[in-house]
Amino acid sequence: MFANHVREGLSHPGQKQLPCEYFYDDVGTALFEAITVLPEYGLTRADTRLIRRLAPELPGYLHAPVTVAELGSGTGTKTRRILESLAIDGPVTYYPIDVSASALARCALEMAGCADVHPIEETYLNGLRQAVCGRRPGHALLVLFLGSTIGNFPRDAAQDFLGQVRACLMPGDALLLGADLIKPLARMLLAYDDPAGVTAAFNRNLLARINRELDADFALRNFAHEARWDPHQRRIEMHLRSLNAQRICIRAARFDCELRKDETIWTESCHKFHAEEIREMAAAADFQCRAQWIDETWPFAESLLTA
Ligand code: AVJ
Repeated sequence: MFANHVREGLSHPGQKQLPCEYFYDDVGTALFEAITVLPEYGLTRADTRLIRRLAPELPGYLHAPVTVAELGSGTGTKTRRILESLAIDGPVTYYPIDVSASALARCALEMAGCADVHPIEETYLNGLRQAVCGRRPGHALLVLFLGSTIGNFPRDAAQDFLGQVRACLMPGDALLLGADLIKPLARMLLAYDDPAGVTAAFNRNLLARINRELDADFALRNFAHEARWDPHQRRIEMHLRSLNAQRICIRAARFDCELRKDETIWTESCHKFHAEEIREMAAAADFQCRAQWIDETWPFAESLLTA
C-alpha cells in the first residue's frame, strides 16, 4: 500500500506529491505532538480551549446514552473533557479511530477511566462504519472530527466526506467538527514554518520514513522545507524542495525517482475556512448546524452539526 502510494505520487507527471496520512509513524506522531505546543502553532490550543468551553453544553444537545466515535483520535488528549461531561448522564462508549497504532494504544490507556474504550485501527470511514455496526439501540452517536483535519482534504473531497459521514448517521446523531479559520497571512505562514524547525523536521520525516520502510536513499539535507499560501484555494501547502538535481532509489517500491534542482514534492494541504463556509458545507451535506463556538485568540471554529 505505502509502496504503491509512494510510487504513484513520485511518478506523477507534473507536480510530484506524497499523501499526508503517512506523516504519522511513531517519529512523525511525536514530532506532530511537539508542533502542537509550539508558540507559533495556536491551532491545537484553540481547539482545546473551545472544547473546554463547549463540553458542559454538549449533553444538552444529545439524548443520553451516548456513543462517541472519534475520527483521527491520536492520543485523545482533547477528548477527555467531552467524555467526562457526557459520562455525568450515564456510561459512555468510546470508539477512537486512527491509523497510528501507538497513538491508539496510549489513547486506550488514558481514557480507560472515563469511558468504555474500543480502539479501531482503521481509516476514518471504514472505522466509522465499524463503530456504527456495533451501535446499541437507543444510543445517540456523537462523531468527533477535531483539530481541522478536514482541512487536509481538497474542498470538494471535504464536502463529499461530510456527506459520507452523514450517510452513517441517524436522526438524533451529531458531528462535532473543528476547523481552522482564515487569519492574517504572516500568522498562518509562521504556524507552518516555525523558527525552531519542528515543522521542517515533521515534513522531512516523511522522506526518512520512506528510507526506513521502503529501503530508499533520500538524503534529508538535500531537501528544504517550504510553506506557501495559495489565495485561490485558501490553503497552506507544504512542500519539500530539492536543493540539487538528484536521483533517489526506492528499492522496496522498485522505483527510481529523479528530481530537478528546485523541483518540489507536495506533501500536505491545510485548507482554512470562513465560519459561515462551514455552515454552508454542513447544510449541503444535509446537516443542521446547531451551534458554533469560535476562539477569539486564534480564529478557529467548533461546529455542532446534527443529523
Ligand atoms: C493535523 C492536519 C490539522 O493542518 O495544521 C501541522 C497538520 N501539518 N503542521 C494542520 C500539520 C503541519 C495539521 N492537521
